[in-house]
Amino acid sequence: MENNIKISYPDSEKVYLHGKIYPDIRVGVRRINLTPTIKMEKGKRVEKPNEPLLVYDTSGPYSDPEIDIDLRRGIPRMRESWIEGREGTQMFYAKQGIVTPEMEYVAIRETMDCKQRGIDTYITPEFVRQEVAAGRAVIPANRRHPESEPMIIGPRFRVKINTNIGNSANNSNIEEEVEKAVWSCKWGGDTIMDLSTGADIHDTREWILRNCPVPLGTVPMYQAFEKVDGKAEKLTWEIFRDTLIEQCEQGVDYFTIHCGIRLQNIHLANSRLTGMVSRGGSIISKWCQVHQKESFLYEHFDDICEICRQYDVAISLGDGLRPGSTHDANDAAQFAELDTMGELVERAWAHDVQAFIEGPGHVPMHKIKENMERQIEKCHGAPFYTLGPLVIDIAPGYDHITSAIGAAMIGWMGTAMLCYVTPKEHLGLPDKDDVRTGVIAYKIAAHAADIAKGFPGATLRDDALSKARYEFRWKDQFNLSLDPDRALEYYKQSNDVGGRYCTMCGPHFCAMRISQTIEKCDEQ
Ligand code: IRN
Ligand code: FE2
Repeated sequence: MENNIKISYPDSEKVYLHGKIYPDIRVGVRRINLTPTIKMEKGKRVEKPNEPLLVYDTSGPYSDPEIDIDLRRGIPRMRESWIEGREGTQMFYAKQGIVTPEMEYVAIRETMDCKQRGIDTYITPEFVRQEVAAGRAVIPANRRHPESEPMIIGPRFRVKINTNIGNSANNSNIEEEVEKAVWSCKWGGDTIMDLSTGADIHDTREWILRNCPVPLGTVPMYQAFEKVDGKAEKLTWEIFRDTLIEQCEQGVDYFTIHCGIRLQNIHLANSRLTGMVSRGGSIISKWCQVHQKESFLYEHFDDICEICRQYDVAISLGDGLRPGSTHDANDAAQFAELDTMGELVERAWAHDVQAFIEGPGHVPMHKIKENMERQIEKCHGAPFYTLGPLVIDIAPGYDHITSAIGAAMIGWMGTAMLCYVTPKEHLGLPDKDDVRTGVIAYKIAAHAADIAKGFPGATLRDDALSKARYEFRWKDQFNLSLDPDRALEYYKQSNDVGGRYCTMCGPHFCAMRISQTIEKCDEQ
């Protein structure tokens, strides 16, 4: 089948870094080539080269021109040989003191720019192993998804972002479905959640998985709910269990499961301004209420873990009682659920199942800190994965911004992964451009958090871009930016490419240009 899905970044090359413990490992990274700095020295024009910069790359084989991709066959199964004969989860091996290829892979991936520049870093394969063993980091990597490039979610690693794709409409065009996933990878999405519903849900997921270079998450309850025609009371543990197994077999890397909802806590949402805003949470709550029984997700939690253990699927403990408005933030319902999650995460670990905790939602800035502190305390250091949070409620159409503010703050405080929000949040399904805007907003938040946390090497790209900006190396400035296409497009709208100023200040008021003439005077 002909395939037109390719990713390219301007003046960039795909390069591979190799493992030491496992020499077969090839970690794909993007190398941004830079133009030289041009200076006048003693009346002569001299060129000083600028070293290329390595940057973290989520685009997988799509940005490697050497690899031909046939969507029907799927992308190369990079992890296949590592997985053969494997009996435990990443956590199982970590606890045994064994460094897996995935652990070495993520250690190289997290530190590639540090190694290039000789910067000291605490992240080694052994450090990765310790973090996974302690439950402080998760490598979502179903044994049935060998196409996925290992990545790690934990507070001592780069802050990651998740994008949601999938919709209620039925779309049975493989190319279109895969394209959505690849679009997220192009802009920097670290994981994807397929939230599709509808009749073709199984096949759509299959296509995405076979062509997806990043971990894929789902909310299995959505498919189970389809199976009972949208009647929550008809759900059973058996239907849910079979759905889990079906998705494990396909290769889903992590599941959002709303196990933290307890019958006794549901009423706590009654006094809220915005009740329950979680789809998964409201479905299971309805079931509990109709049957006046404890939720089967909670009751069967150990069975769920046993299923996940067999495939090494990570559990993302869903926040069914997250606040849906700043008014409801940090209330009794939300924190009761967090307590239950803390209990469950330890039970997951007892099964060697990797797990992390989902968090809000809508939270004003002054209430964010309490969220992070309580999560660390109650959930024993398990990674936190939040949806924003949105810090105000009055900007529909701009909720990628209201939420990126909260995401940057909570990321700085220690949240390991940020679930993106697009400008269409609360309004409708995002289109391609909304996805791009949402991903970039979250790359900004995650990167701001990495810098503030002092993550080793986090400022290399900023410094390289700032230097290019100061030296009027426009092309390098664009190429180093998170969205090079947008930067170039805006620049071109009002400038002749290549000038030594931009139309924002005009030729006479450009401070950088004036500043450079001051430096020249000083030199003389
Ligand atoms: C992330 C943190 N809190 C919630 N999320 C995401 O919300 C989760 O990962 C999944 O993509 C979605 C689940 O939504 P419901 O079912 O809770 O509304
Ligand atoms: Fe909301």
